[in-house]
Amino acid sequence: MKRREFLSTASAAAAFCLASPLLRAQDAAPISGTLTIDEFATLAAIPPDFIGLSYESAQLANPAFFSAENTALIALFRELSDQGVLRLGGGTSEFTAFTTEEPPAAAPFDAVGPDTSKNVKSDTPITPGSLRNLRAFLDGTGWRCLYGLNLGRGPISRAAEEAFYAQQILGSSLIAFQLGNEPDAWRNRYRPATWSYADYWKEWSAAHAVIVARVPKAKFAGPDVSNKMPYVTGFAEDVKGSAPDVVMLTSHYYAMGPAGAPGITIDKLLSTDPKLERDLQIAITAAHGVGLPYRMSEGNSCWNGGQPGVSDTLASALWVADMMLDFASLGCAGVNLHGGGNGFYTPIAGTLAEGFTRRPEYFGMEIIKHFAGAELIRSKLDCTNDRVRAYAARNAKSTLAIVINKSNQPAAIHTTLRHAQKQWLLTGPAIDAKQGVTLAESGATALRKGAFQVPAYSAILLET
Ligand code: BDP
Repeated sequence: MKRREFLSTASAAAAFCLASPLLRAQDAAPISGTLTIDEFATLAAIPPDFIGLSYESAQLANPAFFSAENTALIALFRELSDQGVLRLGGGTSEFTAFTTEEPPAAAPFDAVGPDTSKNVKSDTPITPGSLRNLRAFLDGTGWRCLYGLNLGRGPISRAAEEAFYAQQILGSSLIAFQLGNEPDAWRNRYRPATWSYADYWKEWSAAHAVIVARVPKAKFAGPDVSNKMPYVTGFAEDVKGSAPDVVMLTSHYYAMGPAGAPGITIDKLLSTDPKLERDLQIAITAAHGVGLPYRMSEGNSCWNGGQPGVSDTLASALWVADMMLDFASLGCAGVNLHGGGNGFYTPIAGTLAEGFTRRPEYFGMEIIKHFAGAELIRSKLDCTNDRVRAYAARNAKSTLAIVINKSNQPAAIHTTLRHAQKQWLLTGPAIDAKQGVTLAESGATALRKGAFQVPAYSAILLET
């Protein structure tokens, strides 16, 4: 399937966008586009558990965080999806230390933000108590989890013990274990400079054997790499014959990074990233070639914790909505946005002590939740600005059409859609606004005689 078949973007306007990318919306001339939807051309099924979040494994060292008592966080997860996927892993998963000894005192921290790979780490204890609380949290949300074990620093015997307890306690809430976080980035870190995929596969299969000996029913996902696609293709080939308990292929996606580097801007985030389609095609072809789903298990706008003024603004909301549907249209089975604590890119911010709030990115995910469980259908948007993007889908009851206007121009869209019962508008006071980003549903639809207007820097979802 070619994305271009249904996502049409004209190239000429790109130059205009780049010349004055953040021109104030009210100063920009309107543009028009035509959205043609072919209700009978199914492109890809979006699984019901497409929506996901990713948290650092270190968060489990505070057993109160993912627990039935954290009703505020449970409600925020449920609002995003009633059957999403929580992935636990990240850089701190190489520093966890499972123990059956429950800690005598409260955890030394409340909430953990994204690992910036540069700061303090210690052996964070995970206990059966945290796993029981995690199970209750998952039961409260309806979500299941991908569980990261420490392969980077080991020992694997301890990870096997952790897997034993996790399997027993999490039960059907556990999708699979992942062994190690971003093993393609272990060179000169947890492994010598000569570290290669072949070394990884050797270690992975040895670790896999140890875990299966302790937990015969264990299921696995991987390789959970940062960005080196040969690890994904190699892993797909290698697990094919030897590890039928691998149920999913995974890798990460950060649109930009590191935070703080020159050129990490809103403009860049809103531009097309050629590596997205290139790498994703490789990963999905590899996964589907061996009959496995592919999931983007961890990602966000900008690694190294996110870029303030970019990762926490309306721009990140529009970016995430477009990115998630782009992934879905290429055949990805789910997307997990990394976050936690008060990290700049986290979709949900806060701590147990402060309470939790929705960041702009949350609303970008929330508008997409309507696509979970639906089938993407072919649509074609003819528009002279390639920052105006469109997708359409069909579920049991209705047709969905979304136009994500990442441009500074209001877009007048003419469509083959003849009626809509409902609409949602994702918008905010300015593209760099951190506050005041909203997602509002209204019965009254913007669709009038097959035309509707999408304000600059906003998204409109129509449902028939
Ligand atoms: C990824 C790590 C994750 C970090 C993220 C970042 O897996 O733990 O939080 O980078 O740097 O590589 O933001």
